[in-house]
Amino acid sequence: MSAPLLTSLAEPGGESGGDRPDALTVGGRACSREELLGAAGAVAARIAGAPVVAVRASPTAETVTAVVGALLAGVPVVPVPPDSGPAERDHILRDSKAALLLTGSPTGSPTEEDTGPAAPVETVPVDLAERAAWSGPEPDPESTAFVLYTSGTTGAPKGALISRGAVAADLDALAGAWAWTAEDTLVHGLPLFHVHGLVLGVLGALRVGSRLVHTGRPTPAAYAAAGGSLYFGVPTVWHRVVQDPDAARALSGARLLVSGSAPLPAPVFRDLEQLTGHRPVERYGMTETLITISTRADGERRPGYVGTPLSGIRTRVAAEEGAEIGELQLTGPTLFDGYLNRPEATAGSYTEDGWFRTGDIAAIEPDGFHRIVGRASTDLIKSGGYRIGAGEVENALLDHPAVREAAVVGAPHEDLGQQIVAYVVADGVSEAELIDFVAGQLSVHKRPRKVRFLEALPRNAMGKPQKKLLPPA
Ligand code: MLC
Ligand code: AMP
Repeated sequence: MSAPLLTSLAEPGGESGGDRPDALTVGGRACSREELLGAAGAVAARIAGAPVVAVRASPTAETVTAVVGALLAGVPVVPVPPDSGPAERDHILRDSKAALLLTGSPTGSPTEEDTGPAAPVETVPVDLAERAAWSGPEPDPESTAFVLYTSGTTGAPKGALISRGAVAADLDALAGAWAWTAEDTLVHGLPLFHVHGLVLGVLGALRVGSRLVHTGRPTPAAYAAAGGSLYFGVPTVWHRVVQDPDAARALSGARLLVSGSAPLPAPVFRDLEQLTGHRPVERYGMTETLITISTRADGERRPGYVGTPLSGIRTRVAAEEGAEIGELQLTGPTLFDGYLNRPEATAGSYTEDGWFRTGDIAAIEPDGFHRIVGRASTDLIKSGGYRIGAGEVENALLDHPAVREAAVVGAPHEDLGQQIVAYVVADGVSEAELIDFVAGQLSVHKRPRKVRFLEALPRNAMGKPQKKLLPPA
């Protein structure tokens, strides 16, 4: 049986032999593990027994406290992107049936944003100055730690159920692969509502016992100033770091630079090596599976490859006869327990013999190294490391009264990997108005970066839009 999920909180000494006042720094606010545990204990006491709790996941120490408090109490956490508009927030709150929303709001009075037009939710303030000892039992490893909302190709995001045991297994496997210990200082500035920033970037540090510096935003200057030993970033972050050679050189004293959530372009890999002296570790994962494949601290790191399966993970490529590439499928202890309220979608994501279908196209070299070639569906877009469903953005655009038809694609982009481009048939509305409309309804990162106006969408004889026939962005 694996250790309790929040190991280093239970034993605040860690390997480094003692707590420190800046064990965690998030957005400039530092606290010790003991302070975090005390404030989180107060959260746990308030929400114990709730079936589920939402957390407005702004990049703050209050968010970390809220998440830890809920995990102490065994209450599943639903992170809500802090900039999500009413359409996205209401969907998440209604679908998850979260009746409580933990926020850092100091007054505790619900803001207009939280109450929105429809979501029936009670706002619970998180106060870092509160202290309470929590002595509840360690929750069952099979119980749900997180409901993480993630986009599919069509429709609204689905809630992936992630168990405590899956999180613990993944973090232990990653600690092994990256030689991650309490001696490390982890630095990143990734959002606290996805696997990368929240599960790896917060719970990883708490489980291992390493210091954590969350920079608020993942800018090259903030990474350079943080003086960490272990850095996490999405490829867009690393692309921006190598555009700022002085900031990049400041990372040469680090132990390990880790990239994930989207393909790291080979030129960025090489520039990082040249400027920092480090060949970055690349790792691959998904909300539904957590991180499953990685290169290692003590192993080869090859541009364009994500390495070998983590401990406990098995992979296979379902290739047509004679082909080397096909859908990547996996099994292992880090997999999710299905989509909340969506048994058909859950069943459809597994093969008949019980392997998870990632939807990614991959190849496995004879030496076991994995290469991710692309996604099977072009309707799942990765922009800046964010997963965005074309259908969700199309539906948001169609909610605008001036829009009659909409088709959304991910166009190749040097910095973001892909950028969202919307093709619309509409009258009397500007590009900027439509971009702001989507940013206001969904999360800001789901907004199109470009809007092209067409007389009609290209369609086949059946009337289905033909995205391949759209003009270049
Ligand atoms: C811009 N802004 C607007 C706006 N346009 N606000 C309102 N309306 C509009 N129309 C504001 C934004 O709110 C933001 O404000 C600022 O402008 C910049 O926003 P942006 O242009 O969208 O940011 P950008 O520079 O593109 O961000 C790049 C990035 C970001 C790398 C920082 O994409 C990012 O954080 N990516 C990480 C995604 C991630 O963690 N994915 C992991 C998924 S888990 P302000 O105030 O905020 O500056 C996973 C599993 C795995 O994939 O394998 O890891
Ligand atoms: P998400 O559910 O947001 O975690 O997105 C998961 C998707 O991100 C995967 O299905 C892949 O398409 C992509 N992804 C994650 N890590 C990598 C990587 N290292 N290389 C290529 N694609 C990646």
